[in-house]
Amino acid sequence: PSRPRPKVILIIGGPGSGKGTQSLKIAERYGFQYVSVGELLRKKMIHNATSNRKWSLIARIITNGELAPQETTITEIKQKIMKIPDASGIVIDGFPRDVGQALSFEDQICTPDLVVFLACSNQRLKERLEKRAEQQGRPDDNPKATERRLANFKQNAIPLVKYFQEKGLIVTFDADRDEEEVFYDISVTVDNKLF
Ligand code: UP5
Ligand code: MG
Repeated sequence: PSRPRPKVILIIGGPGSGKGTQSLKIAERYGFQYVSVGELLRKKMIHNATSNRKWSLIARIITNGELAPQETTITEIKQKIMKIPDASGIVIDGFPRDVGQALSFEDQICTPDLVVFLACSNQRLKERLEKRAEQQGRPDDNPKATERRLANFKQNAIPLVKYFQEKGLIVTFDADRDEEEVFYDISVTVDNKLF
């Protein structure tokens, strides 16, 4: 018999809401594969920015805290997912960023099984990003890019969340709390909805 398609969980939330943190916990607990879309794009841009015009432009976009072009992003995700041999599940961190991307993902890849929304106050987002910026040097962890990332998130979040709500696919979590508390609630939801 043919194998069932992997379960797909999308993790969305503002910059610093804990998408990376919680995605890795889910991947570990359930033995799912982890795909960070931001990391995918950052790696590609670092490799190609000097030799390729398209990627040098994308590098500038990302470093300024704006969104990379939708088609490039979807293509990268598709290629990455195709390289994963036979996963029982895939956690996609930081995607989609807007309704257009959500539609395109469904059209070209699949309908997700669950969308996790990490709802976090602006104050907390800023605190966490500032703290992380001191520890590791991500190209977009500078004050100006952080403002753009927050602004883009604010602009797109409500329609995006509404879109998945209407499809009954999204669960919202209070992500202001400790990592472990947030993860406990997520794992209860994953247990109930996916197994
Ligand atoms: N931390 C986490 N959870 C905590 C908790 N509960 N309590 C206390 N501390 C907590 O967490 C951030 C920091 O907070 C960490 O130090 C962590 O220890 C702590 P993290 O898990 O890193 O949060 P995350 O939501 O992953 O924050 P990140 O900065 O990665 O979010 P962004 O959305 O900004 O980054 P992403 O990599 O997804 O995207 C970056 C850029 O890529 C975008 O701006 C865009 O330019 C581009 N992009 C696209 O163009 N298209 C896409 O589809 C995706 C990305
Ligand atoms: Mg992240």
